[in-house]
Amino acid sequence: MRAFWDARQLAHAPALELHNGAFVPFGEAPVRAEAILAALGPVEAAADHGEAPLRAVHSSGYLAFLRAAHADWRAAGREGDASGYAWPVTRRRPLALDRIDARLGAYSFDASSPIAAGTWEAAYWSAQSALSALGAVLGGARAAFALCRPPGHHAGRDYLGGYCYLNSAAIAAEAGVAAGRRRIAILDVDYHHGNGTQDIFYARGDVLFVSLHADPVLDYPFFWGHADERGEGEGEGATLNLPLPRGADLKAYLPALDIALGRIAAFAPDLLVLSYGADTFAGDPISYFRLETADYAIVARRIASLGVPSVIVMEGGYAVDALGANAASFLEGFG
Ligand code: OKP
Ligand code: ZN
Repeated sequence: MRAFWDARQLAHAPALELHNGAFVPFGEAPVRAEAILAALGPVEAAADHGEAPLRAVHSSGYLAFLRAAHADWRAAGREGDASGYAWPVTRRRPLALDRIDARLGAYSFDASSPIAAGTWEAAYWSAQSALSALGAVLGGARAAFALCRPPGHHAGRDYLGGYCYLNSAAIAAEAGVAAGRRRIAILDVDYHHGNGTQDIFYARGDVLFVSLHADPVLDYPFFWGHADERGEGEGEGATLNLPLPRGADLKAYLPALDIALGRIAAFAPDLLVLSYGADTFAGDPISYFRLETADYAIVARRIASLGVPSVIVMEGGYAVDALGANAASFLEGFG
């Protein structure tokens, strides 16, 4: 399978994140991408599709904020990485966004997604990798892989969070629409709910969003991904959330996957965007599902059996020692 990547994606390297009450080394580290690259062998350089596809998904205010945030933080006399620490929970008045501190709160939903010097560049090229994989599929490939890092599925139209800054899967899906695909399905099989992707397409009837993930009653991101979130307006019924209990192994996973695939088949998409996270792995340090390396080939084969041209976008997966083998198993199973 053709795979796309740009070395500038390594430029995002925050030092620390707030994890369960302590500052710990940032978990979504560049070594994740290096592990996948080592397992895949040669990959193609992403092409630059420019900023227009990003603007089709994210607000101009958010993009301007993200691009300048680290420089603005340093210009305010701060050291280290930029991170929000005050969030506008009540919105009685237009937000006062003069200070970078205020913008960081207004454009984010958590405190585990710092902005480092290379964050914009890395997120930009992560999105370009997804657009390049889309280009391969639009050009006739049955499937293509984007080694996206940083991941994207927690980022919304105007917010970052969950290690995510630009929503590469959403950007690829929207670019698919712009290229003339009429019905697009997004299947998110990362351990965590893809709240950003869901939000971006929540009122859209032409983009189906289906997700298998840890029950948000029990796990991050908590406030999205519940089974009763089904879309709104023209998108009513075009969101399907399938939360699973902690400890879900392949046996528990496959029936939910079959429900997801049945819904996608009924939608009859002409393009599938797949958010693939390897944090459903039994050895993942921050997650609680029990999939094994060989299981990814089984899961991928079932998804591929839909027979829909597919853009596979890398999302999470934090067991670095197994990450290359897990991604390789998935891509091999996809065929
Ligand atoms: C990104 B992706 C736990 C904080 C949660 C963020 C997890 C983001 C996962 N103390 N940290 O979906 O793999
Ligand atoms: Zn995840």
